[in-house]
Amino acid sequence: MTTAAHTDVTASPTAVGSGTAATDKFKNERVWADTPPERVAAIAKDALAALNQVILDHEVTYPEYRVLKQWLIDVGEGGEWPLFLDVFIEHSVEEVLAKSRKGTKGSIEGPYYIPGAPQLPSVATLPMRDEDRKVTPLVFSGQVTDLEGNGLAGAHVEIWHADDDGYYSQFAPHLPEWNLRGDIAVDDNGHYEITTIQPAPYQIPTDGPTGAFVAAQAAHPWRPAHLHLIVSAPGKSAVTTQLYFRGGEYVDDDVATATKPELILDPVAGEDGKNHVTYDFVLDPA
Ligand code: MBD
Ligand code: FE
Repeated sequence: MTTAAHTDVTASPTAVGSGTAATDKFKNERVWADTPPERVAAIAKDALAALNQVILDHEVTYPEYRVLKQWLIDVGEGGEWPLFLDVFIEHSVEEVLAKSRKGTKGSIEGPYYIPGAPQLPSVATLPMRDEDRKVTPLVFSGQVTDLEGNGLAGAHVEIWHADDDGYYSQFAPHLPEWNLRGDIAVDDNGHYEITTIQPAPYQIPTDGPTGAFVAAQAAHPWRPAHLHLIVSAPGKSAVTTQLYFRGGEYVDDDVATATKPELILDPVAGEDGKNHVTYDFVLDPA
């Protein structure tokens, strides 16, 4: 395996463009975890033991070790740690969280969430360009409830997804700031109806070190078409999740290992030329 030492930062949109934006976004969050030294020691010891055992099992050579070192440097310099970690590692962190939840299944957040999207009413159309309007519209409706099925007034459905070319606004310079992003306030019974467009399968950037990692294994860099959501309500535990489309490409072979059977939509093509689907969200208590 070889990795590109330098990537053109002027071309757009590129892996390095989206990677840098994702890294800048992440660095602006103040991350912190209340982890005591004993737990840090236990996790660090097991993590290093696992990696060292892989090296022994596979008889990793010095040339391979040096390529690894260069690649780790490249991931950092390319700003791709958020991308790489969210694609290959976040699903296990989510799996740990999921064990303590009864409501709607969660999935990974990924690197492209931005808080503060435009506030929209319970029946709303996401911000989109004329170009996006050429894509099949998707009317996505449902209700946010508690575990007992009571509608939750005051709930919010935050939604973000890629356009038909696989680009997320604020991670591709040619897109309007809030394209295909919104924060929907449900009605008094917890209902919402969001009009957007049918998303397409998403290819993780192939021109950076994460793409090199995938290509070096002769693997594919695709995620199935998906909607990202964070659903929240006062006094409830918010759920971060994704929804997919039955029969869609890569639904059974997601590079990010982030699909679940409960998260697959079955849209119906309406006579109005739009795809229609309902999905209800169930929130655990806080
Ligand atoms: C995505 O759109 C995504 O959802 C994840 C998890 C990783 C990279 C890009
Ligand atoms: Fe995504």
